[in-house]
Amino acid sequence: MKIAVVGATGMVGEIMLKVLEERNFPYTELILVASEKSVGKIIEFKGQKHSVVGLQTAVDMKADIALFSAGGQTSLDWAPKFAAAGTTVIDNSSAWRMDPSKKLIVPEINANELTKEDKIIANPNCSTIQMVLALAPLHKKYNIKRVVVSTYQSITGTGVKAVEQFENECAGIEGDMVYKYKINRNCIPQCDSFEDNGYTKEEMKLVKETKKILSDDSIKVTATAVRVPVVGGHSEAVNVEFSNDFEVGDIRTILSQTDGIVVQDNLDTFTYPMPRYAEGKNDVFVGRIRRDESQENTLNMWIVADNLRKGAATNTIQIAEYLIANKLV
Ligand code: 11C
Repeated sequence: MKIAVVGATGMVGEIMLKVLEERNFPYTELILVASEKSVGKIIEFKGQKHSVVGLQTAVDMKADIALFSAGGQTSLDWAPKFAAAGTTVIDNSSAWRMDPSKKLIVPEINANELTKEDKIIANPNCSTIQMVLALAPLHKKYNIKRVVVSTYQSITGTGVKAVEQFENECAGIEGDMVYKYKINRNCIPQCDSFEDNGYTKEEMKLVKETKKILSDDSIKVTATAVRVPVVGGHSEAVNVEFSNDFEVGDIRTILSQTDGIVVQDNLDTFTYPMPRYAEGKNDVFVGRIRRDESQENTLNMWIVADNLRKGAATNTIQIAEYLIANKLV
């Protein structure tokens, strides 16, 4: 199994390498790919030195699977070339997610949709992945009518330059600004750019991707996405209205039996999910599970995950593992 990591020198690419190593991912050859300016750079992986190659070289090397995290435009330009060379691309950008001919996969939910014919597979947005992982089993049992989500998103979602802005601010250094405002000691109610309807792209990803992954356009979703001065992961306050009533204890049981979810919900011990503790972990953490007392059949919960792990690298690698285990590559 030849594996290419496209965007190997980026923030998500680096976590991909870490996750591949931790999970002892089965490969015979690892091809590390980046833009021209990084070609020739040496990256050590599992004690071996790898020289970074460019995109065309990587296409010609005909990997079985390419894990892409190199931005939307690179993906639009290059994923089809890899696919034409017989490589199955799992793409972490937003380029292909809403393309009706491409599948949008969270393995615990819908990996069973994948076939050998899927040559470009989309990995959802980080804030969507952690939310739908908790919504999927509840939708099955109680049928979701409407979701209201507010996010508190890590600056790592914006990228390395945002982390630098934050660190410079903390150190009192004047540096480049990635955000329109200071992020330290602040909350910025804007993740990504605005669309014509007044929502940000990030907010609309939560709306559209949720419907696609859960294969149900009838679910109503509305979102407010906020950037906060945090690095460990994204947090989400999620309000869910079901068609059917539920017992809160049953919700806890269902979630704690769901692959990839850890319930952290004990008020006596002040146990609830927080990004400081989700950082570096592959799971999605759910807590503060409680009935919304203002209307019937409605639940509140708090969902936290490391956006670079389950929100990006881990989910992508889980898709690759599924393809291999089911002989789809
Ligand atoms: C953020 N969710 O936190 C974004 C980062 O569509 O893959 C990932 C953007 C994407 O700003």
